[in-house]
Amino acid sequence: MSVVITVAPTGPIASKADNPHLPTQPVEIADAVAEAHAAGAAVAHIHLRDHQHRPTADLAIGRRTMDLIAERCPILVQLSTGVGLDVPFAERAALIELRPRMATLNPCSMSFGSGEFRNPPADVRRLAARMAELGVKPELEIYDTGHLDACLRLRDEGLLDAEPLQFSLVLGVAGGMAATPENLLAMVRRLPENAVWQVIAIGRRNLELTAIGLALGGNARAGLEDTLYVRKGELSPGSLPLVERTVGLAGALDLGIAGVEETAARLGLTGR
Ligand code: KMH
Ligand code: ZN
Repeated sequence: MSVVITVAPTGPIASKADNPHLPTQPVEIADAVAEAHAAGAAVAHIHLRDHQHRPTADLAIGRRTMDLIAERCPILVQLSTGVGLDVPFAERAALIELRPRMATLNPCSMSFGSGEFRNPPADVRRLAARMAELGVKPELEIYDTGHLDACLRLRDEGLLDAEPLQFSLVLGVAGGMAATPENLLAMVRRLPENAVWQVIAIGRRNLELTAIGLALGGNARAGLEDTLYVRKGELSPGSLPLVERTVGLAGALDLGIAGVEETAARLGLTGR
């Protein structure tokens, strides 16, 4: 069995003040992705930042970032439609017009740290339908038990034309489920058969929950979006050490690392 590793070099919240190694500009992001790919990542989960380092859904920045990544390596790009908490949903949704291989689909609104992550049901349904039209595979982000039911309703309505379903179980966001092994296990047991899934473990329990996810047969995500630290009190000098650590965990569990072509086949991505 082999494991798909996704690199998430930059998220919607942290800044260079939190970790000076956080990439924010297209070239920085593309360089971080390329070194993660060389270390074993087959998928890149991408948030964009503007020149002031703020989360943005600017299409030109998105196109440039995707082009720079493609120049460097054949990694599969998964654009975040979560973007950032203050970016309007319509702008976030427009990013899929850039036709990345995959994009995130966040099924429900929720509190998110001290902010609010707005994913109104009608907008989510429209975004899911447009993704199906464009052949952009959704990565379904589940932050709580009801989010899984919301995704299964979308599937039952025919809005997720994307077998196998691809889930991320997100643990550790304040406002979503806590990062505990019990919560992870409960969610894994409820996933539909044949689902492809990974753990996204935010914050302090990143390493532990990522390891449990791998041991349970899931894929893994690594990078500064999920934790800024390699260990307590020690900032990670980029996403590479976190990707390498995840590759090491997989190796210790006697799991291979899936390359780009194998990952595309397992996710049922259409040829481009
Ligand atoms: N940082 C993630 C937990 C997305 O990319 O679509 C939330 C997020 C959503 O960034
Ligand atoms: Zn994200």
